[in-house]
Amino acid sequence: MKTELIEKAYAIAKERYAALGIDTDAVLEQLQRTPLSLHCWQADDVVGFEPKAGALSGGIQTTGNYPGRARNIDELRADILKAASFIPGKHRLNLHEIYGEFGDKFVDRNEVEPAHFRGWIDWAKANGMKLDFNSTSFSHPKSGDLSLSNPDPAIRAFWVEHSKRCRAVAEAMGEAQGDPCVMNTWVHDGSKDITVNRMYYRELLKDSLDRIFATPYKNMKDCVESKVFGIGLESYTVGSNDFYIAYASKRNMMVTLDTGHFHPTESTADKLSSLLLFTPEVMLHVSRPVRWDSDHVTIMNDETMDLMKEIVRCDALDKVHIGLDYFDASINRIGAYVIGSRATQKCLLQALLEPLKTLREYELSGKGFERLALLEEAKSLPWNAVWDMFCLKNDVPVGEEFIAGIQQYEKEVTSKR
Ligand code: RNT
Ligand code: ZN
Repeated sequence: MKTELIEKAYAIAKERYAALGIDTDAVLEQLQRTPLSLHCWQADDVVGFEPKAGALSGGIQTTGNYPGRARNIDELRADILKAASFIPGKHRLNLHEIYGEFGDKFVDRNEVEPAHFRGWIDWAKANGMKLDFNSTSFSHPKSGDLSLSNPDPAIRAFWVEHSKRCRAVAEAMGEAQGDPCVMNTWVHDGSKDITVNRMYYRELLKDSLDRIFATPYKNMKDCVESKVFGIGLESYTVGSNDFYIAYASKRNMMVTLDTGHFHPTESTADKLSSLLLFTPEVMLHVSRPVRWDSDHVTIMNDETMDLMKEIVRCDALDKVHIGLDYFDASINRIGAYVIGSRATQKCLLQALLEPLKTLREYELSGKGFERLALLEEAKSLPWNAVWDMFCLKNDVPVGEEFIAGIQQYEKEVTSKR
Protein backbone atom coordinates (compact mmCIF):
# COMPACT_ATOMS: atom_id res chain seq x y z
CA MET A 1 0.00 0.00 0.00
CA LYS A 2 1.15 3.54 -0.64
CA THR A 3 3.00 5.10 2.30
CA GLU A 4 1.31 8.40 1.68
CA LEU A 5 -2.13 6.85 1.99
CA ILE A 6 -1.25 5.14 5.25
CA GLU A 7 0.13 8.35 6.70
CA LYS A 8 -2.96 10.29 5.66
CA ALA A 9 -5.31 7.76 7.19
CA TYR A 10 -3.22 7.70 10.35
CA ALA A 11 -3.33 11.47 10.70
CA ILE A 12 -7.13 11.40 10.53
CA ALA A 13 -7.35 8.50 12.98
CA LYS A 14 -4.98 10.25 15.34
CA GLU A 15 -7.28 13.26 15.45
CA ARG A 16 -10.37 11.15 15.88
CA TYR A 17 -8.81 9.31 18.83
CA ALA A 18 -7.39 12.52 20.32
CA ALA A 19 -10.95 13.82 20.57
CA LEU A 20 -11.60 10.87 22.88
CA GLY A 21 -8.47 11.58 24.90
CA ILE A 22 -6.34 8.86 23.34
CA ASP A 23 -2.78 9.46 22.20
CA THR A 24 -2.24 7.08 19.27
CA ASP A 25 1.52 7.72 19.17
CA ALA A 26 1.81 6.56 22.78
CA VAL A 27 -0.33 3.53 21.95
CA LEU A 28 1.99 2.63 19.07
CA GLU A 29 4.96 2.80 21.44
CA GLN A 30 3.23 0.59 23.96
CA LEU A 31 2.38 -1.99 21.30
CA GLN A 32 6.01 -1.90 20.17
CA ARG A 33 7.16 -2.69 23.70
CA THR A 34 4.85 -5.70 24.05
CA PRO A 35 6.30 -8.93 22.70
CA LEU A 36 4.40 -12.07 21.87
CA SER A 37 5.96 -15.40 22.73
CA LEU A 38 5.76 -17.35 19.47
CA HIS A 39 5.35 -21.09 19.95
CA CYS A 40 7.95 -23.00 17.94
CA TRP A 41 5.66 -26.01 17.47
CA GLN A 42 3.33 -24.63 14.79
CA ALA A 43 6.12 -25.05 12.21
CA ASP A 44 6.45 -28.83 12.55
CA ASP A 45 3.18 -30.10 14.07
CA VAL A 46 4.71 -30.58 17.56
CA VAL A 47 7.19 -33.22 16.39
CA GLY A 48 10.54 -31.83 17.64
CA PHE A 49 14.05 -33.11 16.95
CA GLU A 50 14.50 -36.26 18.94
CA PRO A 51 16.23 -38.74 16.59
CA LYS A 52 13.37 -41.22 16.66
CA ALA A 53 10.41 -38.96 17.26
CA GLY A 54 7.27 -41.09 17.50
CA ALA A 55 3.63 -40.15 17.16
CA LEU A 56 2.27 -37.17 19.08
CA SER A 57 0.74 -38.38 22.33
CA GLY A 58 -0.42 -36.91 25.64
CA GLY A 59 -3.98 -36.16 24.63
CA ILE A 60 -3.07 -33.55 22.01
CA GLN A 61 -3.36 -33.90 18.26
CA THR A 62 -2.55 -32.07 15.07
CA THR A 63 -4.89 -32.57 12.15
CA GLY A 64 -4.11 -31.93 8.52
CA ASN A 65 -1.32 -32.83 6.18
CA TYR A 66 -0.45 -29.62 4.39
CA PRO A 67 2.90 -29.97 2.62
CA GLY A 68 6.00 -28.17 3.90
CA ARG A 69 6.35 -29.17 7.54
CA ALA A 70 9.75 -28.16 8.95
CA ARG A 71 11.74 -31.38 9.28
CA ASN A 72 14.86 -30.21 11.03
CA ILE A 73 16.32 -27.36 13.02
CA ASP A 74 17.48 -25.37 10.00
CA GLU A 75 14.08 -25.52 8.35
CA LEU A 76 12.33 -24.62 11.57
CA ARG A 77 14.59 -21.63 12.16
CA ALA A 78 14.18 -20.43 8.58
CA ASP A 79 10.39 -20.72 8.87
CA ILE A 80 10.28 -18.83 12.14
CA LEU A 81 12.40 -16.02 10.75
CA LYS A 82 10.20 -15.90 7.67
CA ALA A 83 7.06 -15.71 9.82
CA ALA A 84 8.68 -13.04 12.03
CA SER A 85 9.39 -10.94 8.95
CA PHE A 86 5.63 -10.54 8.48
CA ILE A 87 4.85 -9.80 12.13
CA PRO A 88 5.45 -6.24 13.33
CA GLY A 89 7.63 -5.79 16.43
CA LYS A 90 10.22 -7.91 18.23
CA HIS A 91 9.03 -11.18 19.67
CA ARG A 92 10.10 -14.06 21.82
CA LEU A 93 10.34 -17.70 20.82
CA ASN A 94 8.84 -20.39 23.01
CA LEU A 95 10.70 -23.71 22.73
CA HIS A 96 9.74 -27.17 23.93
CA GLU A 97 12.38 -29.52 25.30
CA ILE A 98 12.03 -31.86 22.30
CA TYR A 99 13.40 -29.08 20.08
CA GLY A 100 16.91 -29.34 21.53
CA GLU A 101 19.94 -29.88 19.31
CA PHE A 102 20.53 -33.52 20.03
CA GLY A 103 22.21 -34.41 16.75
CA ASP A 104 22.04 -38.12 15.98
CA LYS A 105 22.67 -39.07 19.57
CA PHE A 106 19.78 -40.29 21.64
CA VAL A 107 19.50 -37.99 24.62
CA ASP A 108 16.71 -39.17 26.85
CA ARG A 109 14.44 -36.65 28.52
CA ASN A 110 16.14 -37.18 31.89
CA GLU A 111 19.51 -36.33 30.35
CA VAL A 112 18.80 -32.96 28.77
CA GLU A 113 21.25 -30.18 29.52
CA PRO A 114 21.67 -26.49 28.74
CA ALA A 115 24.33 -27.56 26.20
CA HIS A 116 21.55 -28.94 23.97
CA PHE A 117 20.14 -25.44 23.72
CA ARG A 118 23.39 -23.51 23.30
CA GLY A 119 22.77 -23.28 19.56
CA TRP A 120 19.27 -21.89 20.16
CA ILE A 121 20.60 -19.35 22.65
CA ASP A 122 23.19 -18.15 20.14
CA TRP A 123 20.70 -18.16 17.28
CA ALA A 124 18.15 -16.22 19.30
CA LYS A 125 20.75 -13.65 20.28
CA ALA A 126 21.91 -13.23 16.69
CA ASN A 127 18.31 -12.64 15.64
CA GLY A 128 17.36 -10.31 18.48
CA MET A 129 14.90 -12.78 20.02
CA LYS A 130 14.46 -13.92 23.60
CA LEU A 131 13.52 -17.44 24.55
CA ASP A 132 10.87 -19.08 26.70
CA PHE A 133 10.75 -22.78 27.46
CA ASN A 134 8.58 -25.84 28.16
CA SER A 135 9.26 -29.28 29.57
CA THR A 136 7.86 -32.09 27.38
CA SER A 137 5.95 -34.94 28.97
CA PHE A 138 4.22 -36.21 25.82
CA SER A 139 5.38 -38.37 22.88
CA HIS A 140 7.69 -40.61 24.87
CA PRO A 141 7.59 -44.33 25.76
CA LYS A 142 7.38 -43.42 29.46
CA SER A 143 4.55 -40.91 28.97
CA GLY A 144 1.63 -43.29 29.26
CA ASP A 145 -1.39 -41.72 30.93
CA LEU A 146 0.54 -40.55 33.99
CA SER A 147 3.93 -38.86 34.19
CA LEU A 148 4.53 -36.64 37.23
CA SER A 149 1.63 -38.34 39.00
CA ASN A 150 2.62 -41.91 38.18
CA PRO A 151 2.40 -44.34 41.10
CA ASP A 152 5.49 -46.13 39.76
CA PRO A 153 8.37 -44.39 41.60
CA ALA A 154 10.81 -44.98 38.74
CA ILE A 155 8.59 -43.34 36.11
CA ARG A 156 7.78 -40.45 38.39
CA ALA A 157 11.46 -39.95 39.22
CA PHE A 158 12.22 -39.92 35.50
CA TRP A 159 9.79 -37.06 34.85
CA VAL A 160 10.82 -35.18 37.97
CA GLU A 161 14.41 -35.33 36.75
CA HIS A 162 13.32 -34.18 33.28
CA SER A 163 11.47 -31.21 34.71
CA LYS A 164 14.32 -30.23 37.01
CA ARG A 165 16.74 -30.31 34.11
CA CYS A 166 14.37 -28.24 32.00
CA ARG A 167 14.38 -25.57 34.70
CA ALA A 168 18.18 -25.54 34.52
CA VAL A 169 17.94 -25.09 30.74
CA ALA A 170 15.49 -22.21 31.22
CA GLU A 171 17.82 -20.64 33.78
CA ALA A 172 20.70 -20.81 31.28
CA MET A 173 18.51 -19.17 28.62
CA GLY A 174 17.41 -16.43 30.98
CA GLU A 175 20.94 -15.73 32.12
CA ALA A 176 22.29 -15.58 28.58
CA GLN A 177 19.56 -13.21 27.38
CA GLY A 178 19.63 -10.99 30.47
CA ASP A 179 15.88 -11.40 30.82
CA PRO A 180 13.94 -14.11 32.65
CA CYS A 181 12.95 -17.12 30.58
CA VAL A 182 9.38 -18.20 31.32
CA MET A 183 9.13 -21.97 31.66
CA ASN A 184 5.79 -23.67 31.39
CA THR A 185 4.95 -26.97 32.98
CA TRP A 186 2.08 -28.78 31.38
CA VAL A 187 1.67 -32.51 31.83
CA HIS A 188 -1.10 -34.48 30.20
CA ASP A 189 -1.73 -36.76 33.20
CA GLY A 190 -5.25 -38.07 33.40
CA SER A 191 -7.46 -41.03 32.67
CA LYS A 192 -9.98 -42.11 30.11
CA ASP A 193 -12.59 -43.54 32.39
CA ILE A 194 -14.10 -43.21 35.84
CA THR A 195 -11.28 -42.74 38.28
CA VAL A 196 -11.48 -43.69 41.93
CA ASN A 197 -8.06 -42.58 43.18
CA ARG A 198 -8.39 -38.93 42.19
CA MET A 199 -6.86 -37.70 45.42
CA TYR A 200 -3.90 -40.07 45.18
CA TYR A 201 -2.68 -38.90 41.76
CA ARG A 202 -3.08 -35.27 42.80
CA GLU A 203 -1.02 -35.95 45.91
CA LEU A 204 1.67 -37.46 43.72
CA LEU A 205 1.58 -34.52 41.31
CA LYS A 206 1.85 -32.07 44.20
CA ASP A 207 4.80 -33.96 45.63
CA SER A 208 6.54 -34.08 42.23
CA LEU A 209 6.05 -30.35 41.71
CA ASP A 210 7.38 -29.60 45.19
CA ARG A 211 10.51 -31.53 44.32
CA ILE A 212 10.85 -29.86 40.92
CA PHE A 213 10.37 -26.30 42.20
CA ALA A 214 12.60 -26.77 45.26
CA THR A 215 15.61 -25.24 43.49
CA PRO A 216 15.42 -21.46 43.43
CA TYR A 217 16.55 -19.70 40.25
CA LYS A 218 17.10 -16.07 39.40
CA ASN A 219 16.80 -16.00 35.64
CA MET A 220 13.74 -18.11 34.97
CA LYS A 221 10.10 -17.96 36.03
CA ASP A 222 7.86 -20.99 36.37
CA CYS A 223 4.27 -21.31 35.29
CA VAL A 224 1.84 -24.23 35.48
CA GLU A 225 -0.88 -25.00 32.95
CA SER A 226 -4.13 -26.82 33.59
CA LYS A 227 -6.69 -28.16 31.15
CA VAL A 228 -10.12 -29.72 31.14
CA PHE A 229 -9.29 -32.97 29.38
CA GLY A 230 -7.07 -34.55 26.75
CA ILE A 231 -8.06 -36.90 23.94
CA GLY A 232 -8.26 -40.40 25.39
CA LEU A 233 -8.08 -38.91 28.89
CA GLU A 234 -11.61 -37.55 29.04
CA SER A 235 -12.75 -38.46 32.55
CA TYR A 236 -10.06 -37.05 34.80
CA THR A 237 -7.25 -34.52 34.51
CA VAL A 238 -4.81 -34.59 37.41
CA GLY A 239 -3.61 -31.02 36.79
CA SER A 240 -7.03 -29.43 36.70
CA ASN A 241 -7.72 -25.71 36.93
CA ASP A 242 -8.53 -25.91 40.65
CA PHE A 243 -5.39 -27.89 41.34
CA TYR A 244 -3.04 -25.43 39.67
CA ILE A 245 -4.74 -22.28 40.89
CA ALA A 246 -4.48 -23.54 44.45
CA TYR A 247 -0.92 -24.71 43.92
CA ALA A 248 0.30 -21.53 42.23
CA SER A 249 -1.32 -19.18 44.71
CA LYS A 250 0.18 -21.08 47.63
CA ARG A 251 3.63 -20.98 46.06
CA ASN A 252 3.27 -17.48 44.67
CA MET A 253 3.94 -18.61 41.13
CA MET A 254 2.40 -18.06 37.72
CA VAL A 255 -0.54 -19.87 36.19
CA THR A 256 -0.73 -20.40 32.42
CA LEU A 257 -4.15 -19.71 30.98
CA ASP A 258 -4.66 -21.53 27.68
CA THR A 259 -7.80 -20.19 26.01
CA GLY A 260 -8.70 -23.70 24.85
CA HIS A 261 -8.54 -25.20 28.33
CA PHE A 262 -11.82 -24.14 29.82
CA HIS A 263 -15.45 -24.96 29.38
CA PRO A 264 -16.75 -23.41 26.16
CA THR A 265 -18.81 -20.61 27.70
CA GLU A 266 -16.26 -19.81 30.41
CA SER A 267 -14.44 -16.50 29.93
CA THR A 268 -10.65 -16.75 30.11
CA ALA A 269 -10.49 -12.96 30.23
CA ASP A 270 -12.45 -12.85 33.46
CA LYS A 271 -9.80 -14.95 35.19
CA LEU A 272 -7.08 -12.30 34.98
CA SER A 273 -8.32 -9.92 37.64
CA SER A 274 -8.77 -12.75 40.13
CA LEU A 275 -5.45 -14.44 39.46
CA LEU A 276 -3.45 -11.23 39.51
CA LEU A 277 -4.61 -10.50 43.05
CA PHE A 278 -3.09 -13.73 44.31
CA THR A 279 -0.34 -14.70 41.88
CA PRO A 280 2.50 -12.46 40.68
CA GLU A 281 2.10 -12.73 36.90
CA VAL A 282 0.17 -14.70 34.30
CA MET A 283 1.27 -16.59 31.21
CA LEU A 284 -1.19 -16.87 28.33
CA HIS A 285 -1.53 -19.50 25.63
CA VAL A 286 -3.71 -17.72 23.12
CA SER A 287 -5.46 -20.25 20.92
CA ARG A 288 -8.84 -20.81 19.27
CA PRO A 289 -10.91 -23.73 20.45
CA VAL A 290 -13.53 -24.81 17.90
CA ARG A 291 -16.04 -27.01 19.74
CA TRP A 292 -13.21 -28.39 21.86
CA ASP A 293 -9.52 -27.66 22.60
CA SER A 294 -8.84 -27.92 18.88
CA ASP A 295 -5.90 -25.48 18.73
CA HIS A 296 -7.11 -23.66 15.63
CA VAL A 297 -5.21 -20.57 14.52
CA THR A 298 -5.97 -17.56 16.72
CA ILE A 299 -8.14 -14.94 15.03
CA MET A 300 -9.53 -11.54 15.91
CA ASN A 301 -12.66 -12.85 17.61
CA ASP A 302 -14.56 -11.77 20.70
CA GLU A 303 -12.60 -14.11 22.96
CA THR A 304 -9.19 -12.82 21.91
CA MET A 305 -10.46 -9.27 22.03
CA ASP A 306 -11.92 -9.69 25.52
CA LEU A 307 -8.66 -11.18 26.74
CA MET A 308 -6.49 -8.36 25.41
CA LYS A 309 -8.92 -5.73 26.68
CA GLU A 310 -8.87 -7.29 30.10
CA ILE A 311 -5.06 -7.13 30.26
CA VAL A 312 -5.23 -3.41 29.55
CA ARG A 313 -8.21 -2.81 31.82
CA CYS A 314 -6.31 -4.57 34.64
CA ASP A 315 -3.33 -2.34 33.86
CA ALA A 316 -1.35 -5.57 33.72
CA LEU A 317 0.70 -5.35 30.53
CA ASP A 318 3.88 -5.82 32.55
CA LYS A 319 2.47 -8.84 34.37
CA VAL A 320 0.95 -10.83 31.54
CA HIS A 321 3.10 -12.81 29.12
CA ILE A 322 1.29 -13.23 25.82
CA GLY A 323 2.21 -16.62 24.42
CA LEU A 324 0.51 -18.31 21.49
CA ASP A 325 -0.42 -21.99 21.39
CA TYR A 326 -2.08 -23.51 18.35
CA PHE A 327 -1.06 -26.04 15.76
CA ASP A 328 -2.90 -26.26 12.49
CA ALA A 329 -1.38 -28.71 10.02
CA SER A 330 -4.07 -28.16 7.39
CA ILE A 331 -2.90 -24.81 6.02
CA ASN A 332 0.39 -23.12 5.25
CA ARG A 333 2.14 -23.22 8.62
CA ILE A 334 4.05 -19.97 8.24
CA GLY A 335 0.80 -18.32 7.25
CA ALA A 336 -0.74 -19.75 10.42
CA TYR A 337 1.93 -18.07 12.53
CA VAL A 338 1.40 -14.75 10.83
CA ILE A 339 -2.40 -14.79 11.01
CA GLY A 340 -2.47 -15.71 14.70
CA SER A 341 0.25 -13.28 15.74
CA ARG A 342 -1.16 -10.35 13.82
CA ALA A 343 -4.67 -11.11 15.09
CA THR A 344 -3.44 -11.09 18.69
CA GLN A 345 -1.62 -7.80 18.12
CA LYS A 346 -4.68 -6.28 16.43
CA CYS A 347 -6.75 -7.18 19.47
CA LEU A 348 -4.15 -5.73 21.79
CA LEU A 349 -4.03 -2.56 19.74
CA GLN A 350 -7.80 -2.15 19.96
CA ALA A 351 -7.57 -2.74 23.69
CA LEU A 352 -4.97 0.01 24.00
CA LEU A 353 -7.15 2.37 21.96
CA GLU A 354 -10.18 1.92 24.17
CA PRO A 355 -11.56 5.16 25.69
CA LEU A 356 -11.13 3.54 29.08
CA LYS A 357 -11.13 6.66 31.23
CA THR A 358 -14.56 7.71 30.02
CA LEU A 359 -15.91 4.17 30.13
CA ARG A 360 -14.80 3.84 33.75
CA GLU A 361 -16.39 7.15 34.70
CA TYR A 362 -19.67 6.11 33.09
CA GLU A 363 -19.62 2.85 34.95
CA LEU A 364 -18.81 4.35 38.33
CA SER A 365 -21.61 6.85 38.01
CA GLY A 366 -24.15 4.24 37.02
CA LYS A 367 -24.44 5.39 33.41
CA GLY A 368 -25.12 2.01 31.88
CA PHE A 369 -26.53 3.26 28.59
CA GLU A 370 -23.59 5.60 28.01
CA ARG A 371 -21.07 2.86 28.79
CA LEU A 372 -22.67 0.42 26.35
CA ALA A 373 -23.05 3.09 23.65
CA LEU A 374 -19.39 4.07 23.82
CA LEU A 375 -18.27 0.42 23.86
CA GLU A 376 -20.29 -0.15 20.71
CA GLU A 377 -19.06 2.99 18.96
CA ALA A 378 -15.45 2.20 19.90
CA LYS A 379 -15.68 -0.95 17.80
CA SER A 380 -15.83 1.08 14.62
CA LEU A 381 -13.26 3.73 15.44
CA PRO A 382 -10.47 3.81 12.82
CA TRP A 383 -8.11 1.45 14.68
CA ASN A 384 -7.13 -0.17 11.37
CA ALA A 385 -5.38 3.06 10.29
CA VAL A 386 -3.29 2.84 13.47
CA TRP A 387 -2.59 -0.83 12.75
CA ASP A 388 -1.44 -0.04 9.21
CA MET A 389 0.87 2.63 10.60
CA PHE A 390 2.29 0.08 13.07
CA CYS A 391 3.06 -2.29 10.18
CA LEU A 392 4.56 0.53 8.13
CA LYS A 393 6.78 1.69 11.00
CA ASN A 394 7.98 -1.87 11.49
CA ASP A 395 8.65 -2.36 7.83
CA VAL A 396 6.36 -5.37 7.48
CA PRO A 397 3.65 -5.82 4.85
CA VAL A 398 0.53 -3.74 5.36
CA GLY A 399 -2.85 -5.46 5.14
CA GLU A 400 -3.19 -8.58 3.03
CA GLU A 401 0.13 -7.95 1.27
CA PHE A 402 1.75 -10.69 3.34
CA ILE A 403 -0.29 -13.36 1.52
CA ALA A 404 1.88 -12.94 -1.58
CA GLY A 405 5.05 -13.09 0.53
CA ILE A 406 4.00 -16.37 2.07
CA GLN A 407 2.97 -17.78 -1.30
CA GLN A 408 6.39 -16.94 -2.62
CA TYR A 409 8.16 -18.66 0.26
CA GLU A 410 5.94 -21.66 -0.28
CA LYS A 411 6.83 -21.76 -3.96
CA GLU A 412 10.54 -21.38 -3.37
CA VAL A 413 11.03 -23.24 -0.11
CA THR A 414 8.30 -25.18 1.69
CA SER A 415 6.70 -26.82 -1.35
CA LYS A 416 10.06 -28.43 -2.16
CA ARG A 417 10.31 -30.30 1.15
C1 RNT B 1 -1.82 -28.87 25.66
C2 RNT B 1 -1.28 -27.58 26.16
C3 RNT B 1 0.19 -27.36 25.94
C4 RNT B 1 0.65 -27.76 24.57
C5 RNT B 1 2.04 -27.36 24.24
C6 RNT B 1 2.58 -28.09 23.04
O1 RNT B 1 -3.18 -28.96 25.72
O2 RNT B 1 -1.99 -26.53 25.62
O3 RNT B 1 0.50 -26.04 26.22
O4 RNT B 1 -0.18 -27.25 23.58
O5 RNT B 1 2.84 -27.49 25.34
ZN1 ZN C 1 -1.25 -24.54 26.03
